[in-house]
Order: sequence, then C-alpha cells, then structure tokens
Amino acid sequence: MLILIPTYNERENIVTLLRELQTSVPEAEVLVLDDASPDGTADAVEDVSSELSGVRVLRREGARGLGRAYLDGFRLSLADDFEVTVCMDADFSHDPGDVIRLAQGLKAGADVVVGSRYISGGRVLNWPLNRLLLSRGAALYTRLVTGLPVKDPTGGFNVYSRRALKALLLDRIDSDGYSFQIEIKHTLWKQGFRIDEVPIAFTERREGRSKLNRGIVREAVGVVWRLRRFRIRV
Ligand SMILES: Nc1nc2c(ncn2[C@@H]2O[C@H](COP(=O)(O)OP(=O)(O)OP(=O)(O)O)[C@@H](O)[C@H]2O)c(=O)[nH]1
Ligand SMILES: [Mg+2]
Repeated sequence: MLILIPTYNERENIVTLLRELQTSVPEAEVLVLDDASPDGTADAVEDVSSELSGVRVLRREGARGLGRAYLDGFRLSLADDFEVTVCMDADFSHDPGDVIRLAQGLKAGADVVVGSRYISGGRVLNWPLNRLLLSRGAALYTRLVTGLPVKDPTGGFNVYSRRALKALLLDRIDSDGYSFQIEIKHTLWKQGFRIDEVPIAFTERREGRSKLNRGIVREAVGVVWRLRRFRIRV
C-alpha cells in the first residue's frame, strides 16, 4: 500500500502525521508530494525519513497544483507496482486511523473507495456553517449537473486500485483544485469502475492555513459543465 500526501506549507502537521501513520498502518509506504513549500515541509519529511521506514518525499518543481501533484504520485505508484493507493490530506482532517478501514473496501470488490462525509455515519466536525454549505452545495451541484452518483465528490480521502489508476492515467485530467477530485471520480465512474463510499469523520485542519480560494471554487463551477458535455456526447 502506498499513501500519497500532497503538501503545501504543512510543516506543522506532516511529521506528527507521518508518526501516526507509522503506528496505525506500519506496513504502508508513504510518499509526500511537496510543491516547494517555502516553510520547508520537504526538509522536515526528509529529516524524519531516516527514523521512520518507508517514507519518501517528491520535491516537485515548476507549476504548483494539487491535481498535478497527485498525477505525479499516481504515476510513481504504478511504476512501483503498488496494488493499493491511498490519498489523504496532511492537515489531520483525515484520520490516519481510518486508512485500513477504507482500504478494506477494495477487498470487498470496489475499485475506488471514497471516504465520505455525506453518507449515513459520516460527519464534519468544527467547520463553520459557510464552509459546510459550500461543500454540501458543491456536492449537490455536481450530482445534479453530471449525474455522478457519489455523495461526497470533492473529498480527498480516497483509495484506488491499481486497475483504476491505470485507466485514469490514460485519460486526460485537466483540473486541479477540488474539481480534480470531482473529475477523477467522474472519469472512473464513466469507465464503469465500482465506487463505494465509506463514512468518515472529517475534522477542521489542525495547524497551518487553508489553501482554498475563490479560484478553486470558480474552477469547480466550470468543470462540472465540461464533464456534463462529455456525458452527453458519449
Ligand atoms: N502539492 C500540493 N499540495 C497542496 C496544494 N494545495 C493544497 N495542497 C495540500 O492538499 C491538501 C488539502 O489542502 P487544504 O488546504 O487542506 O484544503 P482544504 O482541506 O480544502 O482546506 P482547509 O482544510 O481549510 O485548509 C493539504 O495536504 C495541502 O497541504 C498544492 O498546490 N500542491
Ligand atoms: Mg484541509
């Protein structure tokens, strides 16, 4: 199992998270996908990697972006022959203790397991109302426009089978922010992969600052219409 963690200025969270992962999923390898964080996140990972086994950092250069970082991670996961690839945020919104439970969904026959805030048993803790409304609104909007039958399309705590990642990389993925999460799930759904949702409790980030901005939201608003056009054509 390979756990991919994209980071931008997560120095305050990443080392603690890596330690917790070592305890909860000792057999997993971890690849941190860092976009030249000015706060030295990549150096912090490198420092701790001598002490924790199976921890690496990819120092990305050039254009910054969550989607781009993940695509690099997917390519490396396939190149290294991992059967199971887990994606999670660095800020403790995603509980390291949930990784095993999510990964078990692949054993149950799914190709993609979505850690879901918006199915029965899922929860969001400590989010202001406006943030919750934005996220729930985005989920509803995506479903209405594209028909994607996933209750939490923007979530970033997901597990992919090797088969699904392979298919994904053959497709062209253009978006980057939240819409990247939507586009991946939409692409795999259109290709007929089985997507299961498993409830998670999502918590507001522990330390550091949010990278959510208007541009990311605007991108998502446009992307779902592009996905819909694609749906009508096929
Ligand atoms: N490599 C890379 N990682 C990023 C980039 N933007 C965000 N991230 C990471 O992606 C994950 C999700 O980003 P967040 O800023 O937590 O986004 P969010 O969860 O919607 O917002 P908050 O939790 O409120 O901060 C975190 O681990 C970030 O460090 C980026 O441009 N490049
Ligand atoms: Mg976050």
